[in-house]
Parts: sequence; C-alpha cells; structure tokens
Amino acid sequence: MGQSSSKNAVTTGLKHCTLWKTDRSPACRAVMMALDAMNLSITEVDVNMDKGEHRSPELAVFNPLQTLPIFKDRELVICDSHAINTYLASRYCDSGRFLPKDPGGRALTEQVMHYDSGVLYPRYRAAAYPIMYENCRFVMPQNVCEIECAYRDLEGMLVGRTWVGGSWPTLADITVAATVSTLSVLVPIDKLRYPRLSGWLYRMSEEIYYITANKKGLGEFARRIDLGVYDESDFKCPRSSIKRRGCGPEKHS
Ligand SMILES: N[C@@H](CCC(=O)N[C@@H](CS)C(=O)NCC(=O)O)C(=O)O
Repeated sequence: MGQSSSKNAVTTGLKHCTLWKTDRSPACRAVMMALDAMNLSITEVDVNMDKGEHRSPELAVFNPLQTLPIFKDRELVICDSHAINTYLASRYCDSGRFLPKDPGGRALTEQVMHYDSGVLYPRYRAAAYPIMYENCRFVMPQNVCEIECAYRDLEGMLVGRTWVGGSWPTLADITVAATVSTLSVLVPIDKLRYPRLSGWLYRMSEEIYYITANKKGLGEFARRIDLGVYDESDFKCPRSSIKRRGCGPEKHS
C-alpha cells in the first residue's frame, strides 16, 4: 500500500498562505491533497458556491474568473489548481517528489496536468453543472460518451505503468485522481473495460492524502448530485489544513 505522507511527518505551517475553496470541487480537492501530500499547512476558508460567495466582491478582486480555488501567498494570488500545485511543489517541497526537478520528468508530470485542465475538467463541468445548477436529473448521453472516451484515454496512458505521471505518484496523479474520482460518481468506471484505470484509482484511494483531503468532499459532491438542488447545510468557516489531517507536529516558515 503506497502512502505518501507519514503520520509523524513534520508539517510546515505557512501562515502567510490562504486557500479559498469548497470541498465538493475537484480542483479544490486537488490542491488540498497536494497540501497534505507535501505536509503543508495553510489557512483554509470554506466558500459556499451555492450562495454565490465565490462571486463576492472580496473574492472577485482576486479572481475575475469567479472560480475556486483561489490561493494567496503574501501578495501573490493564483487562481488555477494546476498552477497552485506546481507553485507549492516548486516553492515549498524541496524533495522533487511530487514535481520532478529534472526537466523531462517535470514535463511529463505537467503534460498530464494539462490533459486534466484541457480535457478532463471541461468534461466534468459539462456533465455535472446541468445537474447541480439547472435541475437536470441525469448525465446527458453526450456527456457520458465524452467521459467514457476520457476513461479510454487514461486506460491507454496507464499501459505498462503504475502511475499516470511517472514511476511514483506525483502531482499528475493527485490532479487526475481528484477529477476522475468525481467523474466516477457521474459515470461509474467499469472495472472490466478499464482495469488499469480502476486499479490506479484504487491505489490512489489508499494514499493518506486522498483519505484526508479527497474523500469527504467527494461524498459531498455525490450527495449534491443525488440532491440536484441548492443545499442550505453548507457552512463557511476559516480553518487550517492541519486540522483536516489532525496529526503531526507543526513547524513554521
Ligand atoms: N481550471 C480551474 C477550474 C476551476 C473551476 O472551474 N472551479 C469551479 C469549481 S469545481 C468553479 O469555481 N466554478 C464556478 C461556478 O460554477 O460558478 C482550476 O483547475 O482551478
């Protein structure tokens, strides 16, 4: 069982960093997983998208696109999960474990992240948003088709390899795991047709950061999809990512 962050690993507290996020969003969960994988603790602020809080003037100043996640490190603001994760890895994770330092390894990791950004994520939005925001009751056939095609792509990308981005789990795996686990709520992954993909997702689901940072939000997304309507029970409260993991001493930088 591959576990990327040890329970007793020292957590680096980055008090000057804040993440605005909502747990049901795969892009936000990709950042939350990366933080937990790299043992970084920052302030997290829950934003209720159903109440339109991501469009508030306070956040619109940071992100004219009005999307989450939004990440701030002192004066620097980054509004895309892929860019946030590569920043966090290159700025705060010396080991190169999640974003290889050699140009070739880094390019292969980023290649998969671009696939997520350009192909997987738009398919997630196209399939999920009509259900969450337009009272559509099911995933439209065209969207099912597109998601199945993506599963086929990924099945091909996993030929002869255990992880999508390299020889060990990297940001590529974290990013795709956030999106694919969410897609699998909309279109279940058929283990017989996609044995490599389902095996990979199972391996990812055993990583500690997946358990601490993806599981809960994925459940919220699944409930939201079942409900199909505005959910009043969401809440907004600032907290630190160390509380999610609930373990390990903290050092500050
Ligand atoms: N490419 C962006 C996508 C961000 C994105 O689309 N986030 C969604 C949440 S999953 C959002 O904020 N949607 C705003 C809306 O629905 O109004 C990233 O990876 O961060």
